[in-house]
Amino acid sequence: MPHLQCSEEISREEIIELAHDAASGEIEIRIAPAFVDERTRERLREAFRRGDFATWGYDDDRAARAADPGSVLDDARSVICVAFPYATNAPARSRFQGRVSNYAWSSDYHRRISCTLREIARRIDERAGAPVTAVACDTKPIAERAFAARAGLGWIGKHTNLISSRLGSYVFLGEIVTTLELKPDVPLRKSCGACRRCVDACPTGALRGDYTIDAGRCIADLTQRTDSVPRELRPLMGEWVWGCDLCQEVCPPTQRAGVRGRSEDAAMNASAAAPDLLRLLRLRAGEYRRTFASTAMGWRGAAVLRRNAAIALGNTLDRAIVPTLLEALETDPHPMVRAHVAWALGHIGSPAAREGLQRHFVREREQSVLEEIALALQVSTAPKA
Ligand code: B12
Repeated sequence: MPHLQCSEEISREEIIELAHDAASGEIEIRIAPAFVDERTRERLREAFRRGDFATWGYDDDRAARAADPGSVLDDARSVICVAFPYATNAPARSRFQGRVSNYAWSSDYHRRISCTLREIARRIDERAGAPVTAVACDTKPIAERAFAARAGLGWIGKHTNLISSRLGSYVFLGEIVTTLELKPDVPLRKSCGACRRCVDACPTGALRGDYTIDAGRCIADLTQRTDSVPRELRPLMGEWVWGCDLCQEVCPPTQRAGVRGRSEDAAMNASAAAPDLLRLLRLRAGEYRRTFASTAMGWRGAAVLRRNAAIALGNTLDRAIVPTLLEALETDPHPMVRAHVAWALGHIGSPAAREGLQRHFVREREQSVLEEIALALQVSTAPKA
């Protein structure tokens, strides 16, 4: 059915009230027009030109589609922008437990938020007497932060996330794009001023300090890529196995906002927020599906998590883990995982690790793994600075 423009007027106040009624938890809502100004368009183009999102394989016209809600709904006139807070308390972590970003601790947010957005949209359509909406959350090409900032939901911080004055930056963004012409809100006139805490906290130097990011260096990106993690960045990833919150943990307005997520957003169990790295290193497809299919970690496959566990275990520098890593080097079916396990062993660099690497070298058939073993042996025998 074609989307119609509503003949009867619906006020923004009515939409906001209806949205609050439809949502189960705390939310913030503001309205943006369905276009962005030339300066924002230029920011988007610049980001693509610099190659900030090179690892995402976005095609050339992604910048244009990012600025155009018409890519979500024909004849779009307004974007109803919604922020959903999700910060919950971190469970305690002990030895050999990895770190997962707060956004991935509970069930997959795409589903929960899309469900709420669809319910709001359904009520708007009902009120309008015609289909006038389409929803977006994360997976559509529109630049969600740019529209949320235009709507005045918050400002884009130096960590490049949208910061709400009240809710901080631990908020998911979602949109209801509509053909209704709604009165837009005004953008906030705020910035991070002289604060550089996030920039200084980022171990990989992904944040440039000018409100832009080199996404290919961001730990969140590194944990999600499906190929090899650049060697020089591995030691900087600490124990993160999915996403990273370092830049937001130190963000003053985010700290002030505190824990705002719903109890349903809390970690389903301690292992969701701080998974056992040994178990993760041995994760196979069946257990992966059972444990992660319903979470935001459920789309890159088990081998990516085993690779991340190998890096995290290497970064513990704990020699007690060497036998487990050697077992993975012998038995893991995926060359990418074996290559990162070899790196981890070289990084730990104990005599047992070197001996195991040498032993495996003569059995390994995969060139990429042989190269990693050779490098690991070089690194582990080189005198430590
Ligand atoms: C690709 C992607 C990533 C990539 C790249 C991130 C990045 N900073 O661009 C990676 C994997 C690194 C990533 C990481 C994370 N992501 Co992400 N990600 C996306 C995704 C799917 C697409 C982003 C995109 O198209 N970028 C292309 C650029 C060109 O567009 P843009 O995003 O709007 O950014 C530009 C404009 O906002 C512009 N801009 C426009 N107007 C203005 C005005 C001013 C004054 C300024 C300074 C800038 C500015 O600045 C940017 C260009 O440099 C979005 C969902 C979506 N569809 O938007 C989620 C999204 C941005 N991610 C989100 C989240 C939660 C995260 C993580 C926190 C998850 C985690 N903990 O691991 C981290 C945060 C890391 C970080 N410091 O940014 C949320 C952000 C929520 C928020 N509060 O802002 C989004 C919106 C998903 C959602 N629906 O909630 N993500």
